[in-house]
Amino acid sequence: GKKAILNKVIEAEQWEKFLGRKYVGTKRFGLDGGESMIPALESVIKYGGQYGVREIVFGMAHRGRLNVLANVMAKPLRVIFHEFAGGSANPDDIGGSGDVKYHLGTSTDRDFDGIKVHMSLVANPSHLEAADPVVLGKTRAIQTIAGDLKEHTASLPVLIHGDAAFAGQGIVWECLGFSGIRGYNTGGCVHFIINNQIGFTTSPQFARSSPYPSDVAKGVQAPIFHVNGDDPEAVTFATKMAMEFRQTFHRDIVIDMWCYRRFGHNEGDEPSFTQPLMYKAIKDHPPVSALYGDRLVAEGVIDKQWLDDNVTQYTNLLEGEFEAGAAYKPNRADWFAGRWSGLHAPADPETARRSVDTGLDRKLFDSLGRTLTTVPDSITIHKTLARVIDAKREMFASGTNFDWATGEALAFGSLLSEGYGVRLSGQDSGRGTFSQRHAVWIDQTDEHKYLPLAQIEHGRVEILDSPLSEYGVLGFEYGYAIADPKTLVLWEAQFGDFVNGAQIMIDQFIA
Ligand SMILES: Cc1ncc(C[n+]2csc(CCOP(=O)(O)OP(=O)(O)O)c2C)c(N)n1
Repeated sequence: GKKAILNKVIEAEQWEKFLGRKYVGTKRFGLDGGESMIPALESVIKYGGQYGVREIVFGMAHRGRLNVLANVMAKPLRVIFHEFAGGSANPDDIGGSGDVKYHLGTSTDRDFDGIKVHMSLVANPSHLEAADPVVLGKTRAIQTIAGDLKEHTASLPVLIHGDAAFAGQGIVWECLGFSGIRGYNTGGCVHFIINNQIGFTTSPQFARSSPYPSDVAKGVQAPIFHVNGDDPEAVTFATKMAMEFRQTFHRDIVIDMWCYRRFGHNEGDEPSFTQPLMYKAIKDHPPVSALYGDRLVAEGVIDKQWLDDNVTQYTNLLEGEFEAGAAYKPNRADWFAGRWSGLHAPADPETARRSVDTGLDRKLFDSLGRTLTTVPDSITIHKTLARVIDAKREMFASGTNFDWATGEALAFGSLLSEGYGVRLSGQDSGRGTFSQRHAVWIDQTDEHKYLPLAQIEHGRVEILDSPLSEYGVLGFEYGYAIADPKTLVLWEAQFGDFVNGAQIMIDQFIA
């Protein structure tokens, strides 16, 4: 209810204040001015849980990230404080990137009204919006493993954006474009824009050609709610509706929360160099907790004492956790649980993976040969393809003159027969840019598709013609791969150096 909403606003606000007091001069990219996002995300989990969501994959940038980790993801506060003081979240044997604290990921479980929701926040580089396709690919993998590809009910991607980044970064459109595509859709992503009406020092009229940062989402007919960040009840109502929409229609939805950024881009940055009038107005503007607190006092829901008590209670909790953070020692993390079980860090990374015998036994070789060269009666193939298949049959009969594509199909087929998945995604990958692959056969009378590799038992295969994107698709496949260690996930650039369109993914996530 209203009290719970106000309480979350208080937590969001006091969290930033506490960090400001304890770590003077340290960058935290505070949520100050956009605190209503915290009760709103809380309602995504709560209502999501009620409508069947059991897992949420979050992606977000710097702004408010520590606040989300603390007050939404329930990352233990002492761990955040420990990291703030320069400590690592992981035990020494795991290592890690030593990345800045407002880029770190985490995962936790939260309970709402007896419903458990697992949540993870993917790590992100500085590159704004680069984590978006990673979140979507990861979610898609979770849905595939769970067999939840029809309704996509149980797992949900949530992306939190800045207004300048959402309007400016092309990857946002690449990701919206996935929303209705076979092989890539995730049953609807909830997009939350912290529209603080500024990007670093640049005002919206210099940063976009439309009044709303969210207009790009019109391209996929996503509903867009513009909502006042000073009214946390309205923002929470918008997220509740968003969850109803998503769980009913399985498509993307956008919440554009209009708010402000109380301080500079980071807390050491002076905003009045560039927006003196705006920052004069912000200085005189009461915080969300005061506006909403006064409203609830006037409505008779709480009294002034309730407000003060809740502030004190949360601040005491922070003090206790701050103390505990100093002595915090990370436990040995179990990185190989769930689908990773049975896998382990290589004992001898240099040599153990070299010179492994990858050959097939004769029986499997013959059986894969039959599968790859048998044209069922149910399909009428192109006559040139028939000649290609005849040539393949000859390769299997003679054991010679194998071409690249047949060798590739054998590799995929043998993995599938061992129960592993294979997912190949790229532009025109089904036929192959050079008509070399023919992994997907098209019926010449009704265009239905036939995948010889899909006839192999035990493993799941997907050979997908991707959207005409490099950055987004590689990010998606990377995200898929991090959630599914038992599928060979491949992305194929079409030709020449088109791969360099995906360079950010390679530099920031893969290399
Ligand atoms: C791809 C990329 N380009 C530039 C930057 C540098 N940069 C960091 S934050 C920022 C402004 C972001 O504005 P907005 O998206 O509105 O988020 P806010 O900080 O206002 O919450 C810029 C330009 C970056 N981090 N990533």
